[in-house]
Amino acid sequence: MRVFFNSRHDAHDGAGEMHHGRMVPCFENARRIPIIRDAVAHAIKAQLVDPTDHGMNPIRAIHDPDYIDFLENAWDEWTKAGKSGDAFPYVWPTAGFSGGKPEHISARLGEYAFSSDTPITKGTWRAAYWGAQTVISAAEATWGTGEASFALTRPPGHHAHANRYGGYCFLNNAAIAAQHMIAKGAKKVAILDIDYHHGNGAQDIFYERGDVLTISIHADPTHQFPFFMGYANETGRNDGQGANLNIPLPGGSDFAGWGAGFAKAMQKLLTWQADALVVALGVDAHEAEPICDFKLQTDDFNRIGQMIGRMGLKTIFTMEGGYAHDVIGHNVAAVLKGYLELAKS
Ligand code: OKP
Ligand code: ZN
Repeated sequence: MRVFFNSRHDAHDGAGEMHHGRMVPCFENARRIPIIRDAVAHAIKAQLVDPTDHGMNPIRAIHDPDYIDFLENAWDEWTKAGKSGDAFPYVWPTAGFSGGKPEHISARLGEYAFSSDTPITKGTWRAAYWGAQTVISAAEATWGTGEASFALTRPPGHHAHANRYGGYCFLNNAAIAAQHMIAKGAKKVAILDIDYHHGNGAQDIFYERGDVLTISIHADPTHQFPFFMGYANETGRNDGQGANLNIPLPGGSDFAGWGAGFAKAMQKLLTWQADALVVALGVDAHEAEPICDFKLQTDDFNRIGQMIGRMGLKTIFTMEGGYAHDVIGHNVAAVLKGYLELAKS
């Protein structure tokens, strides 16, 4: 397995986020990455590879031009407006407002953010851009050779829409990887999101397309972020009808419930016959995770990796959530090790 590593990840360095009415240090922080890198290096034979710069086109294939322009310039606009802390929105054009075309950076942040938990910092664009290059490089390698890849990067991507950021995500790395393989000749690609939170970004981006199957196993949005998406009755539209599968699970789920959901996901995947698979690999379903309430164990992550491996698809893993520093390394390594145990048999 090749591990593509975003060494610029730490350019995105939010100081804090609002949590239970107080500012706390960001859960999604730069310390996560070396922990995961070291655990993976210890568990599997893998070479660390620097991403190649494939430029803006693969990013533009997923994200809107005005949104990209906003992300590239938000920090400059923020500091020009005389602000020095991390950039956050505080007002949104919600239903009932007429709109207008406000130019102030605070309005622009609200226009493009769907949640208030995601700071923009000086190097956010740099980190996200190289994160996209990391997963594009992984897609290129796996599509070309068949060998699996892991894109080790942050910030994560699975909550980002074509023109919206939030849930700690800016560019949808899994979607960019899927689209890049289609550009290279894949006819059908599947995205399997095993992060604890719903993969609303890929769902929205591919909702009307029949060539990308999106599946997400996640905490029931009636009680969990992103709340306004991720329900079982969201199944796709037009050409995409039947190509989105949401598997919401009740809070407190352990591997008995989670595994049953995963079995449904695998059944769909196997009948759908994808040319390649992108796994949005969040490990925040583990019992020790701070902002989540599932009860998976490290051994369960090993089983998940094995089940993915047994499907025998060209596979890219891209890093999403996982915030408990004591266990994230072990849990990511368990998935990748499990995958390698059964990928060839
Ligand atoms: C990102 B990923 C409140 C927390 C709000 C929502 C969760 C974002 C999860 N302080 N953040 O899917 O792991
Ligand atoms: Zn998550």
